[in-house]
Amino acid sequence: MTGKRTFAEPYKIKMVEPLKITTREYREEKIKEAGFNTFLLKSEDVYLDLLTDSGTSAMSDNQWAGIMLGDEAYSGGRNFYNLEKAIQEIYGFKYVVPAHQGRGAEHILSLSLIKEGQFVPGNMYFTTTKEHIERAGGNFVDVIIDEAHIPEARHPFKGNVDIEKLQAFIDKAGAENIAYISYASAVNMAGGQPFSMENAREVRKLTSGYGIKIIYDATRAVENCYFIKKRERGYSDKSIREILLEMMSYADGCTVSAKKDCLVNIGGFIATNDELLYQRAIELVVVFEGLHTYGGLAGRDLEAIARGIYEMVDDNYVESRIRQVYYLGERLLKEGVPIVEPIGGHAVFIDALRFLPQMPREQFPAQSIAAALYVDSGVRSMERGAVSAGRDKKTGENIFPKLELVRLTIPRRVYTNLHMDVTAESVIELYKNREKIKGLKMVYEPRRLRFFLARFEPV
Ligand code: PLI
Repeated sequence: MTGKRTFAEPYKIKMVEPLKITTREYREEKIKEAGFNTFLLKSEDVYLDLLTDSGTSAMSDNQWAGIMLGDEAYSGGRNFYNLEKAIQEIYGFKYVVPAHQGRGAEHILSLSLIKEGQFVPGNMYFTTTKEHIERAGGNFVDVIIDEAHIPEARHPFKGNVDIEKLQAFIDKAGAENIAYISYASAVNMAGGQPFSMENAREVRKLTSGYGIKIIYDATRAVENCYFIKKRERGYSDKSIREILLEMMSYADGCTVSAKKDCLVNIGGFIATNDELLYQRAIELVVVFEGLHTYGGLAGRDLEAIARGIYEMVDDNYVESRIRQVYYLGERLLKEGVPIVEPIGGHAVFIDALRFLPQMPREQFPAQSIAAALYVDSGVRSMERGAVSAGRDKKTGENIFPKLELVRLTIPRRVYTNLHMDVTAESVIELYKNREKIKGLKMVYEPRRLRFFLARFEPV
């Protein structure tokens, strides 16, 4: 992956934010106070914050300059039109509905397209996406290829939809009972794994025959495009910008959490060429988010997204972004730490089931590693396993997904490779002393999206 010559960031640092360095005793106290849930730590007690790449990007001087040009009119502010133009040019969709963040867009989209009892097949669930599908009366059905559920399977496009599974499901359920296909780029829960352009074309071909819509979760589409450029024949000479436009041409619309690819701290949107979907969405956005020209955001936020959209398709930026993720992942692989392979676009995912094979699933191995990592070095990671998966709606039992992962998520343009070294050394140290990691039991469990607020104690 990495070439012989060093590829450095195509930007330099203009402003810094100090980080607090703490002692092990201090962190032991803090993780206890946080109920052994890294979501509940105060960020001031975190040294390197790899909880998420969502809303944690460093904005450019150009974006900050745009912040000063916010038009805070209630209706028809100029920044909305700048955002609309950026999305039309870069994503290729005509209609734009802003929302306060990705889940706001998912809420509006789900209510716009799903009828009670309908199905939404997709390439692996995402927490908020599935929640909004179910709240709107729909049922999510996983049609991702089997390799996506196997951490060590080195398929180049583990985010692909399994065309046979999708066909079989359409045959079984009937096309009229399918609301749309939810097709995610750089599939988060699978480890940031891309789909191929070939797969996108096949899904389009299959669904067109039935008149079934395809809605991308294009939250990390740019990172998906990078892997297409590197791994798929015919794309190595194309720019990320060109690849993104082609990718979007196979969908009827998308939802985006702008907090990832778009290099901003808040925001989201629906974009589509479907006039009816647009009409429904703007009727709902005014109920739940705000007027259709601001969608719950300040004008300045819309401007930052518009400018971030042009920056996110800079080939050199994307190259350095993903190389940093690989830098961390390859260091861990070299020391034998089990991680999801291939390494994904936004994060390195530790495979907790191979890291702690002796620990029962009921003791939440990924949650336990995340807590131990924080205590070791002040690095904050996130559980993506049974705690995130929640309970089965019918039986009430814990769902134990095949993937029990700890995500080391790399914010965009924020940390240096020395920070990656600190992280790698801590993970390697933990792995060497893994028998010392204690399991956890859940002592408080919220009814929905429990991973955000659940509390634990060591068993
Ligand atoms: O956090 P939001 O509401 O802006 O976006 C929700 C959301 C939708 N789709 C995908 C693929 C996501 O990854 C996503 C949010 N992800 C978070 C917060 C993360 O830490 O991965």
